[in-house]
Amino acid sequence: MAINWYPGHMAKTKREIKEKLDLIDVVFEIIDARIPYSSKNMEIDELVKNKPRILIMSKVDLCDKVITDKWIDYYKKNGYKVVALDLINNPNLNLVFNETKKIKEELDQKRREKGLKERKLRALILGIPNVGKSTFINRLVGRKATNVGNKPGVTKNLEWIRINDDIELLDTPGILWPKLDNEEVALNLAAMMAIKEEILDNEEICIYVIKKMLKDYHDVITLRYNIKEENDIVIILDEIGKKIGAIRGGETDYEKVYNTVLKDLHAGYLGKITFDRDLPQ
Ligand SMILES: Nc1nc2c(ncn2[C@@H]2O[C@H](COP(=O)(O)OP(=O)(O)O)[C@@H](O)[C@H]2O)c(=O)[nH]1
Ligand SMILES: [Mg+2]
Repeated sequence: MAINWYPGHMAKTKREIKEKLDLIDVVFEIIDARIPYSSKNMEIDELVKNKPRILIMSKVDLCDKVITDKWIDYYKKNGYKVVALDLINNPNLNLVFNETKKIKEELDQKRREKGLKERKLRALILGIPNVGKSTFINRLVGRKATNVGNKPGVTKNLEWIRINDDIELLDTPGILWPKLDNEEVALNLAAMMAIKEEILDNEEICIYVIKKMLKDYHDVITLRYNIKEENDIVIILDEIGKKIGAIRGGETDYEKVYNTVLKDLHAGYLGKITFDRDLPQ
């Protein structure tokens, strides 16, 4: 499997994130609720160390809540503060602010003990591509927020945005590298568009999605595309082609089948799904 994260690139990304982290009191780590394992970069633990962290699960509107709730429990049991959000239709930011309030109180306490003045929490958003970092920033910032600008000496050239009386946010998120060591994880990431199609092609991703759906969400996919066949993937692709009108001159336009299935998946037309199912042992 081709991997686009060369060691040099990864080392540079790590260094940049470490530099940002030095200025930060709290990290919002964003993962995709449909792939709560695959979209989580485990090396973040080593980067963030003991800094307070809130795990934001985005796209809950698209996930299979029964399965994702197991992951939420799992992460909570492992010491995470978890907030699940639909950033598009119902971004309930109070869930986030309830957590940051507690963290701010602890920070204030520590600062008072040291004879320092209280100050706003400085926050950074971290996550692999396409998990909703920019959307989350936009939600937090809203329209009321004003840019507090550079603070010479403390923050170099970084821009801070005022969120409320408690928090200010670094305006650019830290982009973590996705993990590609495991083929299923890479396919999950590709299915949810967290890694580009240059790494895995549409055919491979689409066939993975169809097989996965037939296994875990059987009736949703068979009903949507009128699939009768259970095993032969070529027959299944032909059936889908027929259903979506992707037959030309008696031949299935497979490229169109791949694109349509993946578009339907992303739009939520294949139902609410979670592709990571088994919790780590
Ligand atoms: N349905 C849904 N889509 C979301 C949610 N959060 C982000 N998105 C979509 O996911 C895509 C990637 O979001 P973006 O903020 O650009 O991700 P980034 O690469 O991490 O900055 C965009 O099309 C967003 O509209 C969510 O909670 N629900
Ligand atoms: Mg972005």
